[in-house]
Amino acid sequence: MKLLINLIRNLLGCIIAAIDFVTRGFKLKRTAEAQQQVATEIEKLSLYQFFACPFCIKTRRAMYKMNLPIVKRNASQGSPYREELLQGGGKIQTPCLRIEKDDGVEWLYESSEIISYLEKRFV
Ligand SMILES: N[C@@H](CCC(=O)N[C@@H](CS)C(=O)NCC(=O)O)C(=O)O
Repeated sequence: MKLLINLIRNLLGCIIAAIDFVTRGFKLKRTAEAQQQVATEIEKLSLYQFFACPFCIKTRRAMYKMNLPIVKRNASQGSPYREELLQGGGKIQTPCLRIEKDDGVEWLYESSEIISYLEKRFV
């Protein structure tokens, strides 16, 4: 039964991901210098996610629109990034943004929090 529910969830997630792909629209345009600055800053960020998770799709969509090609880490079963997420952030919940700071690492959960953080910092 659990397997069937997971299968349906993943199938729905893939459909949402496909709809997102065809409807996501345009990326924010920056000057080459500004985009280079963004590229440097996002080296310290990574998004722990599942491909078919609707909250991850929402977050990836916002990242796409903000033109933030942040590294994505697949945290599904069997991936080493899953253990990293658990050890670093304290729980398996995606999306989670890993933020490297001068004084340590922050693990930011909640899609809305992640999107607000990125909007404040990059838009
Ligand atoms: N309120 C959270 C919900 C996130 C959430 O429920 N994520 C699910 C995946 S869609 C999750 O990580 N579940 C834990 C698991 O599958 O092990 C958000 O907006 O980010």
